[in-house]
Amino acid sequence: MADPIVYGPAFSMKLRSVRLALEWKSVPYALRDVDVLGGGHLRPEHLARHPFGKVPVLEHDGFVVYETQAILRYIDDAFKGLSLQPAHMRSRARMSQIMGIIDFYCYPSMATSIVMERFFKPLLGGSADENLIAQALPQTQTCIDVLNRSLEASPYLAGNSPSLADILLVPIIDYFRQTPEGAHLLPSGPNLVRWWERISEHPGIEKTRPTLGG
Ligand SMILES: N[C@@H](CCC(=O)N[C@@H](CS)C(=O)NCC(=O)O)C(=O)O
Repeated sequence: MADPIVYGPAFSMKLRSVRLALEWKSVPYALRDVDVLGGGHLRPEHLARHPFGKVPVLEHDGFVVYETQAILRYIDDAFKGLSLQPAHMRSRARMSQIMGIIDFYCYPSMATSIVMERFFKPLLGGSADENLIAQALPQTQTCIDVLNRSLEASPYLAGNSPSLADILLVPIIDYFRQTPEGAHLLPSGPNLVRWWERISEHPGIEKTRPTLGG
C-alpha cells in the first residue's frame, strides 16, 4: 500500500492535526502543499478532492477523504499501532463530544477570531480587528473552562492517554498560547496548561510546528 498523502499548507491548524495523528501512529506520509493564500484550494484539481475548497484532504491508496474529524477517525482505524480512540463507549462518547466542542465553539473563537486576527492578518499586511477579538473573549473563556474541567479527572481530554480530541486541540492551543489573549487567559485553566506541557513533549509537535513569516 502506498503512503497516505496529506494535502494542504503546513500552517493550517486542521492539517496539522492530521499530521499529528499520523506522527502519533508512526505512519509515513507525504505532504502536498496547496497554495491556499494564492487560491490553489479553489483550482479544479483541488476542488475535485474537496468540493468545498478547503484543506486538509487525505488520500490513501485511491481513497480520498475530507473533513478533519473523518480523516482522524480513518487514520486511527486504518493504521495499526497506538489507538487514538478510547475503547470504552462512554470515554469514546466523551472524546466525540469534546471534538464537537473544539470544532464548533473553540475553533471559531480561539482560532478564527483570535489566532487569525493576531497572527495571520498581520502577516498578510492587514491589522487585527480588535472588535472581533473582544467579542470572541467570552466564548474563549468558556472553552478554557470546559476543557480545564475535562482535564480534572484525567491527564488527557478523554482518559489516561492522548486521543483524537487532544490531537484536534493541539494546533489551536499552540498558536493561541502565543497571542496576548492566550497568555492572559490560559493561566485561568491550570489543568489545560499542564496538559499542554505534557502533550507538547511528543516529538511530533515540534516536527509539525509551522514556521510563520519565515
Ligand atoms: N470542516 C472542515 C473545515 C476545514 C477548514 O476550514 N479549513 C481551513 C484551513 S484550517 C481552510 O481550508 N481555509 C481556506 C478557506 O476557507 O478559504 C474540516 O474540519 O476539515
